[in-house]
Amino acid sequence: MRLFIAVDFNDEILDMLRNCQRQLQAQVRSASLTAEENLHLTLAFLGETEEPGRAIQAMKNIILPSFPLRVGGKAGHFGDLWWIGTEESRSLARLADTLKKHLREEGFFIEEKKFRPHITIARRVVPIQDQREIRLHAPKKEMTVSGFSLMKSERSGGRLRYTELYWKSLSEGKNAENDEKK
Ligand code: 2AM
Repeated sequence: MRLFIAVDFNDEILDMLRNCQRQLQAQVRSASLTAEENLHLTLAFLGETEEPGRAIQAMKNIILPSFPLRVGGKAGHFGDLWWIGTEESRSLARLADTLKKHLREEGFFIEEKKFRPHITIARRVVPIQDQREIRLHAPKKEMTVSGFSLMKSERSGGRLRYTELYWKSLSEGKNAENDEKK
C-alpha cells in the first residue's frame, strides 16, 4: 500500500483553499483540482510499503506539543502542480524532521530532500498562455496543529482516494507557543 503522513485542516482553511482553487480554475485552460477531502499538508512520504505498523510505531514515539500554524500567504508551482504554502514555522519543521528521524529508525527509506511545506491544490495545470500570469490571493488563516495522520493513498475508478489509518495527537503542552518563538 502507498502511505504518507500528513496534517489536515479546519473548515476555515479548507474554505480558503477551495477559494484559491476557484481563482486558479478561472485563470487556466484546464486543471485537475485536488478533491476537498484530499487537501492536506504532507509531513513525510513513505511510498509503497506493507508495514503500516512500523509507521504507527514511529508516530507513537513522537512527544511534541501542539502548535499554531498560519496557512496561506504564499502560492506557487512546481512545474504544472500548483500549491499554497504556510508561514515559516519552526514547530512544523521540527515535527517533520523528528518524524523522519523516527521513520528511518523504524527502517523506512525517507528522501533527504529539504522539507518544503505545501498544499497541492491542483495538478496538470494547463495555462491559457503562461503560468507566470496566474495570480492567487491566499489570505493567511491560523489553525492549531493538534495531531497528524497516517494516510493510505489508492486509485479507484480513476479517482485518488485517501483513507486515514491512524491519528497521533500532539500534547497540549503549555510551552507550544513559546517553542514557536524560540
Ligand atoms: P505533492 O502534493 O507535492 O504531490 C501523497 O502522494 C502525498 O505525498 C502528496 O502530498 C505528495 O506531494 C506527497 N509526496 C511526497 N513525495 C512524493 C513522491 N515521491 N511521490 C508521490 N507523492 C509524494
